[in-house]
Amino acid sequence: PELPLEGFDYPEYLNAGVELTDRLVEQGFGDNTALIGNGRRRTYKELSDWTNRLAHALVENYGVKPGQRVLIRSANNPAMVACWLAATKAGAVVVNTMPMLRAGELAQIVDKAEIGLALCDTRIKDELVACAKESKFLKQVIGFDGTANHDAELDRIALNKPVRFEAVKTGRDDVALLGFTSGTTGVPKATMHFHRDLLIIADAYAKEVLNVQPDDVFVGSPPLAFTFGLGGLAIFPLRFGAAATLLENASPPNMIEIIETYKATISFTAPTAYRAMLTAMDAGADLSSLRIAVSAGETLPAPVFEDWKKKTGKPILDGIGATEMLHIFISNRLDDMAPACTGRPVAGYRAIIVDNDMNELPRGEIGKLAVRGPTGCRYLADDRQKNYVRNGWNLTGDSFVQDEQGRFHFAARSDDMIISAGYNIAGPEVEAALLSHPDVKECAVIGVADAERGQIVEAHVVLVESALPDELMKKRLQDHVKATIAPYKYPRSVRFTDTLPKTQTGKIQRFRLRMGEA
Ligand code: 3SK
Repeated sequence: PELPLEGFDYPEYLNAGVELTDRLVEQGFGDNTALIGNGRRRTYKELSDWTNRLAHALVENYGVKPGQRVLIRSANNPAMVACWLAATKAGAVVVNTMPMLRAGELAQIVDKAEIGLALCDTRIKDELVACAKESKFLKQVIGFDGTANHDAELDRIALNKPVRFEAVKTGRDDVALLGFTSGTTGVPKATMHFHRDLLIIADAYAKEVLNVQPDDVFVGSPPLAFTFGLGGLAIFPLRFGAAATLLENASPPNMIEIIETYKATISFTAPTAYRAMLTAMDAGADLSSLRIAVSAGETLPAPVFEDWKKKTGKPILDGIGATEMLHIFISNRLDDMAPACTGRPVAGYRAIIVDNDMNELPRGEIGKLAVRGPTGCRYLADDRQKNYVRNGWNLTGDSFVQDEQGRFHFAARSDDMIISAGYNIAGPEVEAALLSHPDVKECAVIGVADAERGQIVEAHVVLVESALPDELMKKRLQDHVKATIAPYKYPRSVRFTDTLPKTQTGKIQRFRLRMGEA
C-alpha cells in the first residue's frame, strides 16, 4: 500500500533504536537533554549508554533474538522509552501496551502476537502476571523500575553491562513495531511497522509540519502505547536532538506545570485537554512558551480553536492520523489553515475522496477518505487487510469532503468507534463487559456528543426482570465495566430501556439509538 520512498533516502540496513540515540551522540547532541521525567533530565549520551546496557541484558541474559516479539507494559516514563529503544536495538519487534489494560485485554494481545517475553514496570505487574499464568505463549515477565532508580531485576543486570552495544543489523523493511488497535468490533488488530517507518513519520510530518529544532521541548498526554504518543513524545523529539518530557499522569494541571517549568514548546494532546488549559489560563497559567499545539484523535471543536487563538495568539494545529498509517498524514500548517478543517496531506502522502466503488469524487462531495504514502496499513494475519487497503489506497473509515482549495474537512466517522477525550473505544467491547454482569439482559453501546470530551460512551441497557433500574444499578454497572476492562472505557451515561431497536433478523440498530429514536 505504500508509495515509493521518494524523498526518503534510507540505507538498506537501518536500526531505528540506533538512529534515535547513538546517531544523535555522533552528530554532536550528546550533551543535549533527551528525556525529562521522574524529576530528572537525561542527556542523549546517558540515553545511549542506558539503552545499550539494557540491550546487552536483553540479549545476553534473556536470550532476546532478532524478530522476537517483546511486550512492554508501562505508563509514559523514561524507563519505558529506554526499554523500547533497547529492545529495538536488539532487533526485537516491540508491542507497547497501556498500563490500564487488564489481564483479559493483555491476553488478546499476547495471543494475537504470540508474545513469549514481556518487560513490565514492577509497580503494575499484577495484571500481566495473571495473564502469563493462563497463557500458552507468555513465559517470561521481566520487571523494570519505572521510577528509574534501577531497583528491579532488569536494571540491576543492565548496570554491569558495557555502554557500547553492536545493534542488530536490521533491514529498513524489517518489522520494528506492532501497533495494536481494537477497531470497530473490539477484536484487536496488530499493525506492522518497519524500522524505516519510525523515521519516516519524523522526516515527513515532524520536519515538514512542525519544523522540529534541537531546542524544542515536547509535552503531551497520549500513551506511548498509542502511536500518536510514541511519535509525538518519543520519536519526533529524539529524531532531531530535542527533549521529551514524560508524564505518568498527564492530567491538564500536570501538563501545565511541565510547560511552565521546562518552557515546553510543542504539545501533543486532544481537544479536551486544550479546553482545560484554556480555563487554567484564565486562572493565570503561563503557556506562552508553546509554539505549536497539536490536536488529533478527535474532532477539534471550533470554539476551542477560536479561544486558543484569541488567548495565545497561536493556532491549534489539527490533523488526522491512524495507527494503521503510524501517524498523522493530513494536517493543517501554521501558515495554511482554516477553521473546522483538517488540512492537506503531509509531505510524501496523497489523499482522495472516493465512493463505495473506489471512484474518485469531485471536490465538494462527501465520501470515504482514501490515503497512500510512504507508510501504510499492514495488519498481522488479519482478513480485515482487504477492507482497509483497496487498490493500494488505505481506507481509514472516515468520511471527508475536500474543499475547492484542496483542503480536507472531516464529515463523520464511518464506523462504530467512540472517540472520547482522545481515547478510541470500541463499543462492542464495552457491550461485552456489560453483558458479563448478571443483571444485564441486553445492551447497546454508542458514542454521544459531549461538550467536554468530544464524545462519551453511552450504554442502553435492558435489565433482567428481577433487577431495579435505579441510580445504584447504574453505579454498579459502571464499576463492573471499570473492573473488567480498562477503566477509561466505562459508560459515563447509562440509560435503562425495556427494548432495543432491532431489524427483523434481530440485529440491534445502533444508528437509531444514535439518532435518538429509541
Ligand atoms: O487519531 C488517531 O487515531 C492517530 C493514530 C495514530 C497516530 C496519530 C493519530 C492522530
